[in-house]
Amino acid sequence: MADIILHHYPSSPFSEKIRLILGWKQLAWKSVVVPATLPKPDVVALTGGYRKTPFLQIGSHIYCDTALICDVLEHLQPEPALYPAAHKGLARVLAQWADERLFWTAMSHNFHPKGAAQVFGGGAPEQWGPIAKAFSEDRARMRTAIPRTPVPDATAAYRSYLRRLSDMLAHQPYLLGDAPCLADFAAYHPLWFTRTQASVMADILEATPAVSAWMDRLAAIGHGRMQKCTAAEAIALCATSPDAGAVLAGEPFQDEHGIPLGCRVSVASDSFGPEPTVGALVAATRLHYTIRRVDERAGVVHVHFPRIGYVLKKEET
Ligand SMILES: N[C@@H](CCC(=O)N[C@@H](CS)C(=O)NCC(=O)O)C(=O)O
Repeated sequence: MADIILHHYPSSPFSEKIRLILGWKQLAWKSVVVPATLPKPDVVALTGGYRKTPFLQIGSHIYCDTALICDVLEHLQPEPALYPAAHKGLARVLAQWADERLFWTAMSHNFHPKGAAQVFGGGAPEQWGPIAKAFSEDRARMRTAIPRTPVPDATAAYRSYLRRLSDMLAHQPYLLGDAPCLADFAAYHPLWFTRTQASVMADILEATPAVSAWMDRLAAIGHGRMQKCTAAEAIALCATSPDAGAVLAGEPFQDEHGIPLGCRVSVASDSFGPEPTVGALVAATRLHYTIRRVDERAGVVHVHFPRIGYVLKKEET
C-alpha cells in the first residue's frame, strides 16, 4: 500500500483526533505540516479548494474530513475497531455531537481573552493582538452556519458537557465500554485543546477528575510511527502515483440529486469552510462522494468527501 500522509498542524484539535487514532491502530504515517490560515497553495493543489485541517493523502487520493478519514483508517486496519459491533450507531452519533456541539462550545470557552492571549503567543496585547485579529478574520469567513455562543454561556454549557462525559465514565474506563472507540477520540480532541493549548482555561476540567483520568489514558496512546515529509514531496508523490490510494472503491452508485456520474460538480461544507472543490463526479456511494480533478502540479487527483455535512451541486460547464 502507498504511504499514509496526514496533512495537519500541531495545534489542530481535529488533527489530534486522527494522530491518536493512527497511534491506536499502530499505523505508520508521514506528516506534512500545513498553514493554519489562508493562503494554502500546497493544500489547494491537492484538495482543489477544501482548506480544512486535517486531510489524508494516500497516493493520488485525498480524503477530506475526519469522519471520512476514520472510515478509511478502519478499512485499512480494522482492529482495534473504531466502530465496535455493539455500539456502531451510538459511536457515530456521539462522535457527531462531540465534533460539532462539544467542539464549538469548548472553543468558545478556550478563546476567552485570557485563553486567546495564550494561544496566540502571550505577552502584551499589542504583540498577540494582530495575530489574533488575522486568525479570527480567517475563521469568520469560514463560519457560514456555526452558532456563536458568548463565553459565559459556552463555559456553562462546557461544564455540563464535561459532567455528562464524567457520568458516562463512572463505571467504565472509556465512553462506551472497556476499550476506546470513535466516540472517545471525537470527545477527546476539544478537551485536549483546552488542556494543552489554552491551559489557562483548563481549571474547568478540575470538577470532573474521571474525565481527566480518561484523557490521561487516551493521551498515553501516543501518535505511533511518524516520519516528516514536505508538501512538495507529497504533491510530487500524488503526481507520480496515479493508480494508488483508492481505499473505498467498488461501492454502488447511489443517486439522490439526479446528477449522473461524469458530470462537473462542486462539493462544499454546509457549515464551516465553504470553499468548494470542483471536478467530475466519479463516485457517489451511500457514505461518500469522489471528485476527479486535474491539477497543474499534482496531476490527476481523486478528492473524497463524506456525504453528511457536505453539499453536492451540478456546475454549469
Ligand atoms: N468536520 C471537519 C472539521 C475540521 C476543522 O474544522 N478543522 C479546523 C482545524 S482543527 C480547521 O479546519 N480550521 C481551519 C484551517 O485549519 O484552515 C473534520 O472533521 O475534519
